[in-house]
Amino acid sequence: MAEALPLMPWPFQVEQRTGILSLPDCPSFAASDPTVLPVTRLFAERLKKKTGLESISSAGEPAFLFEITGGADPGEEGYELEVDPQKARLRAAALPGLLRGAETLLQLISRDRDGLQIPAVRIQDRPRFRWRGVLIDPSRHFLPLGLVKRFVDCMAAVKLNVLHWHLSDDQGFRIESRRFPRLHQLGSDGQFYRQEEVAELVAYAAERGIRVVPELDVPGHTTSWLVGYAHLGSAPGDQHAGQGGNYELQRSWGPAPVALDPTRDEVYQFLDELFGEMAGLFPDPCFHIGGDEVLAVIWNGNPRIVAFMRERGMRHPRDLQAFFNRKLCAILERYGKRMVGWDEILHPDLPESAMVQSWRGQKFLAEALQSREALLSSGYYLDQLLPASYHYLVDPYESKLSEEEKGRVAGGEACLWGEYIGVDNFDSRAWPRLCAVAERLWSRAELRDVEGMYERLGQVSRHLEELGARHQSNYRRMLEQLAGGSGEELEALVVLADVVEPVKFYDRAVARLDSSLTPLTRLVDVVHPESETARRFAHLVTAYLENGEGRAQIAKHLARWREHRRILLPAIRRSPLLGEIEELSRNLEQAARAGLEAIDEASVDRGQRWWLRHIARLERAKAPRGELVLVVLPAIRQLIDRAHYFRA
Ligand code: TNX
Repeated sequence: MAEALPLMPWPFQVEQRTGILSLPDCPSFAASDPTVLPVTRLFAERLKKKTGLESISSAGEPAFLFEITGGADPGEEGYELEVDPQKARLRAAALPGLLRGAETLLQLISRDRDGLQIPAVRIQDRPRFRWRGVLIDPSRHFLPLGLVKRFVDCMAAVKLNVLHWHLSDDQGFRIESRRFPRLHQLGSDGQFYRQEEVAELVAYAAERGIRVVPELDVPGHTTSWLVGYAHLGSAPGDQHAGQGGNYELQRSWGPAPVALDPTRDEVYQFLDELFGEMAGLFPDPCFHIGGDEVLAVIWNGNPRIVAFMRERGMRHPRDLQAFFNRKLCAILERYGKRMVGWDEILHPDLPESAMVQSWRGQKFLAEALQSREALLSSGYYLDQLLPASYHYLVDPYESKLSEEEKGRVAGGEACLWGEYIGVDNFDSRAWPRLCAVAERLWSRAELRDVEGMYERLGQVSRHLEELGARHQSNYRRMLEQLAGGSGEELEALVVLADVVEPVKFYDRAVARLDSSLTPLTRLVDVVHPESETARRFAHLVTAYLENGEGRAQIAKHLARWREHRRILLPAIRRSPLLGEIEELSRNLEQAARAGLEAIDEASVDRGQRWWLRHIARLERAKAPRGELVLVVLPAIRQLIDRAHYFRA
């Protein structure tokens, strides 16, 4: 069955053949010509990382043959891969295709008792969309360069090709500006990327066929700019501000009521020089200018700006923002850049060349497509911590679109907004769910089988960890810190952590006032956004309800959940960070006890009072504790209902 191959994103065409290619201890590879060597070198490096195998370049009979056939658009990402018992042969018209194919080849390698092997297969592949991106947000919590490089490696593994680098926001300006050094000096708490680092990352990504699109968010979300350059602001008086003084870096979340002043020439002079400097650091043709969440009150609150609008017949701050965007678009064009912005920039006055990234809904994608190229991000917000299955089914063609409009869909982008994402949990917020978005944007639209997706997701998740992702290893390490060491308390904490999920959407922001200074070290920061244990348990219960099978496995889970509390309690009592989960732990224990009674055939009375007592408890246990929810409760509820309604 082709479905069993551990591939993600699933290729355009897969034909499984009989036989396998067994890899020798030191496999050799050959390249059709020297231009291919950077790809084979990268492949050898990744092969070593995944398997430990050293490979060599050789003229003899190679195990891997990489060929460029040429004659195509140099950005072409399609490829053809043929594996037979003698060798794996990868062909592509251009280098990006070869890079993508090499990743497929890596995913196919597995190990069994006899060593490393690749199944015989013929794959023809190409992407559905040309823009398959992901936004990372070092403005809210800084992400050091090493982490970003590691992330780029993993992006390549699932064929994502655009890194959207959100470099400035109210909470931080994260890139060195030599022209306006107070931006990074006063706007970053000392945490920013030096220009050499930017160059290093851009080159690193390019080697892997990944574009880097920078974002400097204007005119709103600019507190970090105003700390050093208050005279750019829109508040009455900012115009005459001296150096510094009026603004402090914002620590809380949510857009600050500040913006650059679009009515003054000196602001455009500043932007011209800054974007000129920045354009030189990023070879990509696109430059993202943000443009989101400019609060109307900011400009309406300054009589001089209101007068400016009135003189020009502008009725709404939106019109003023459009005026600003036209000027900015022209500035960028002079530096050879095409403007990209969030969907708030859509306006009849917006030049057609500007691309729009829709985040407030499919509706805005459809609207943008009437006049221009656009990208979908609404539905791909990984920071909302929704399950992979949800993101997987969101499609850029969901609205009714004409063929022409469809052609203007560049693709989509997952977002990892950084309010609750730091160095330690970055990987678990990205992986493995990001693979689901990567597949939606690469693979055929018809591919919508959620169960099949999850099966491959588990395999690719391990593959990513082998290539350097840390969503599994950091989870263990952070839990170890919470438990205060290894041993049985850690194992008990893992049992609990495995069956809880953080609250979804923006519920956490509603529940408590965190800031950029709040450490991300609570259990809610550590646990996976989606519990694999809970998903498997729900499947077990479904099967059990259908045919009575799997009772022993269910009992094993329940017993573990019942027991965890006895072991964990001393750690909970000791640790200030674990105190908030005491009730969660008790609720899990009680729910597990109820579940065990429910599946115990010899159990006592499971009549009305038994049922009511347990479901009342389960209902109470549903409420979040420490912004965490127990996600095995619905399945346990099913067991209790069945025990009651079908009791002897
Ligand atoms: C809205 S999405 C924002 C970001 C936040 C995000 C999550 C968008 C263009 N703007 O500034 O990080 O919500 O809170």
